[in-house]
Amino acid sequence: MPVSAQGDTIAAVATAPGPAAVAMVRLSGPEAWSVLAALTPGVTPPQARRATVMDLEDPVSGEPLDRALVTCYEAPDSYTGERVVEVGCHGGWLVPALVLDACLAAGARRAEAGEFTRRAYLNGKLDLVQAEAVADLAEARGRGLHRAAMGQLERGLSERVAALRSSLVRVEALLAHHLDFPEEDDAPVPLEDVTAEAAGVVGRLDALLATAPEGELLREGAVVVLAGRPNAGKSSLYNALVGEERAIVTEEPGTTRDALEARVQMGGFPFRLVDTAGLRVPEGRVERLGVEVARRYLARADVILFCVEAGSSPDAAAMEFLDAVTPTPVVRVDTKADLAAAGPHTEEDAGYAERVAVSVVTAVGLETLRTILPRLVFKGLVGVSPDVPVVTRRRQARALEAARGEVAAFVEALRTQVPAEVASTHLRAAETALEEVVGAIAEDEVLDAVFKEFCIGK
Ligand SMILES: Nc1nc2c(ncn2[C@@H]2O[C@H](COP(=O)(O)OP(=O)(O)O)[C@@H](O)[C@H]2O)c(=O)[nH]1
Ligand SMILES: [Mg+2]
Repeated sequence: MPVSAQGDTIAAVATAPGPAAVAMVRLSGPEAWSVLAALTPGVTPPQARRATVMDLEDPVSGEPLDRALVTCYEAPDSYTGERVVEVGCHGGWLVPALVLDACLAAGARRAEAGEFTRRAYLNGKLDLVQAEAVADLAEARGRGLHRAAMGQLERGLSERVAALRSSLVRVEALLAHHLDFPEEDDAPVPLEDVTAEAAGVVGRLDALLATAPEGELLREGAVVVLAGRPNAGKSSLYNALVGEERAIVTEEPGTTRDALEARVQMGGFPFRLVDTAGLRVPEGRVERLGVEVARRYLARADVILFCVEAGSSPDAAAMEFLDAVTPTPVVRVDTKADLAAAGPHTEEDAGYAERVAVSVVTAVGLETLRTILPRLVFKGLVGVSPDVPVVTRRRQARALEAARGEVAAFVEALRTQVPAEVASTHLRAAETALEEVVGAIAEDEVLDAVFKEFCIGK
């Protein structure tokens, strides 16, 4: 049976503060039920897992606090694996805080960020990938991250990692079998079979790692930078895509001097849209700063919307700069399409990933952009079935990369006739790295780093 990870009893408000119909105060630890008893003197404790309406009072003053819906859980059948009490109280600024204070006065300790989930992990309720998925779910603003996190929560990634680990164990067994018959010409397992099996694992690790860059962008949001001459229509397009009037739109060139950033979802994928000052040769000091900011943003862009007024041609300086930022994909946007005479593009499409005519007046092209951008940035993840595991964190990717490196080193060692016993140390190192992915082995610092990202009460 899982044991309590820390021993003491923690409490926190598990819901966000502020006006709301309901909120939840959570308790976990051996004293969770006695803490509840201190807030409900003289009342029989509710049966486990049966939501029960209870009047709560301040354990010190006896003042009534709230009428709440309380659910108790017995260890180990709870989220954390410990005794748990969930108090569904009225929401708002005050009530949840008062209920929490009462729990603290009754002997609970204020929980640290992610401490409930950390206990769940330590008690074997979740592995580390699932714990990270819990945090991703709370952060998700679009279906992309939601799907990846749900897949991880349902052990999609964990099972894939477990399967890879079994394959490595099988490689080890094949190798042992091969080594058992060193004298015979016809060993029962030829060395090539061992190598082929290991190379297969490298390939499967590569496939998993291929999801990592896009998986991380799912959490961070892909940076889309609007670039182009002042007055090209960047701020107008920014506003149209953001859906609110945030950037200043004027007829006077050079008015957006700083960069504005907004989070938007397109096709269920998260983007950080950045409006900049534009790329012409600056006239004043302030504008020069703006152009500098634009260049800095361009350097970190995942995709660039290069805006050029339809009918005019892009200026040479901007083109030169865009050449320098390759391999970032550049979408050529012909703005103000409503003003331009219809007709085919005249100049060359100089290496643009896509080209779209847009008007914020008629809304033409906006939907196309919203389809193109997810495809350009989240290529592999668009239309991917939810049961393909996605690596969403640096931590996961680093451990998988370490495993890949070790298996590749094993293959190479066999190829260069390093004694098999020596080569096989790489296999064990790879297995260890895979165990780190799901947190079967985890140092305290690793756990601290994972759980400090959580909010209190999770
Ligand atoms: N007719 C028309 N005018 C536009 C369109 N987009 C922008 N404009 C106008 O072009 C001018 C410059 O736009 P703005 O977004 O400030 O350009 P920026 O300097 O690149 O940010 C403003 O007067 C806008 O109203 C469009 O799609 N159609
Ligand atoms: Mg502007």
